Amino acid sequence: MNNPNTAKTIIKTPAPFDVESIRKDFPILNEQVHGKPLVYLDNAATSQKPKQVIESLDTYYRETNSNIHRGVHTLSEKATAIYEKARGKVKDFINADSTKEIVFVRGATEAINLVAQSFGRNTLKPGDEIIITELEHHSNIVPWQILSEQTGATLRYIPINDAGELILEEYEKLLGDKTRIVAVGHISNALGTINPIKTIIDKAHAVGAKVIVDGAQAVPHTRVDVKELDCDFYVFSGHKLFGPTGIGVLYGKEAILESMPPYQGGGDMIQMVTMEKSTYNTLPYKFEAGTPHIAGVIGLGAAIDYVSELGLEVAAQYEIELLDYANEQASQVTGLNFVGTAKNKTSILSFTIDGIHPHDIGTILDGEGVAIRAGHHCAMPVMERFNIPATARASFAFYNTRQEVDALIQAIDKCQKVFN
Ligand code: C6P
Repeated sequence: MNNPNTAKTIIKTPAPFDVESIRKDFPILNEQVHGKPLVYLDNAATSQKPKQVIESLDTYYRETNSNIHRGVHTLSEKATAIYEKARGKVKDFINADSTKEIVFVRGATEAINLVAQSFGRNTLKPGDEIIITELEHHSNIVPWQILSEQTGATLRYIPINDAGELILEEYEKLLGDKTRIVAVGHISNALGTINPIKTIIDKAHAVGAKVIVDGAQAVPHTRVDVKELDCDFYVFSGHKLFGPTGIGVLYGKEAILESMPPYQGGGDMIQMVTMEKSTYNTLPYKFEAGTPHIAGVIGLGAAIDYVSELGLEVAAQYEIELLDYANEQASQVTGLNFVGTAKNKTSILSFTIDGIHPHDIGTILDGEGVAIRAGHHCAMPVMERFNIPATARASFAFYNTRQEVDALIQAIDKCQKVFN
């Protein structure tokens, strides 16, 4: 990774990318919708699963299903071993220092709430400041609003320009000796903007603030190196990374996680419980109360194996070319307005069409077998910034093709005919 701020610079490896053979790994891509071949362009909401992931879940439930960290019997030991092996895969995938820094959670949302409540609630006081951005998903807004109400801290927003890029000069003005936490998305789900997070992290550290990066939209599209970024926390969801739903990751620097109290109490997160008090388990188990999503972790491990073998850099380069093609085709559609035109962006084409509500676009496209998302994308402040209620959003993955982009454009054409 040369410059962590620019995904485009890290994904130059020219290699043949055989999309047709990759598509064979994803059984759902053979489905028909309303009698038409499925064109799945809603990957930012959740991505499809390769058979390697599906089979890992099937095998786990058929052959190894058992609770972990508890049993002395063979199955339990086997399940524990695969579960912990997957933690090692996550550690290597994001280049963390230790498996103690990898906490399994339900998803990016739970990870952010964990940090807000365990780290934020115990360190913030009235007058302290939290900086987030106008680009954030609600998961990276609401937990900080709740925390502000609880602690008396003030929430500040880095504004965005008309292209949907963060205005860094404004960020610098917001930073100061009251800044305690900076929470920023790596890639915007609504617009696809790739934020200069390395710069944001360095500037936050210069004033002594801690930084949490919401990587939900980044891990499927770019190589993440938490050591190089030097972020304090990094979070993501398995289901956007071609893994199962209900599983996600909180990365935190060991010393910071060590200093934080448990988020939830229950089984497995304790060392000893008496009727008077409890002592807590070591990292990362202190933050994993109750029976975890064992199958989910195993499936996430299989997803990481899959993308690692595929080569995320090569896949990301292919996706950028596909987005360029989609932009080119969409720019020829009369009445189509791009929302989010950042110089550094990936995999997302957000748009409106004059005179047609995005929900109607979504419904008519669905009739053509084309799955996109229409709405505010859980990023209402972004919609407010552009003064629109919603956009239509096509979001791409490495298994999408130029033919599918053509199908999208034809479906948009049909939509315009219906409304005219
Ligand atoms: N965005 C989308 O269609 P969960 O739900 O916890 O897996 O992920 C939440 C989340 C957090 N941050 C970003 C940047 C996201 O994009 C998402 C999920 C989906 O854009 C569903 S709303």
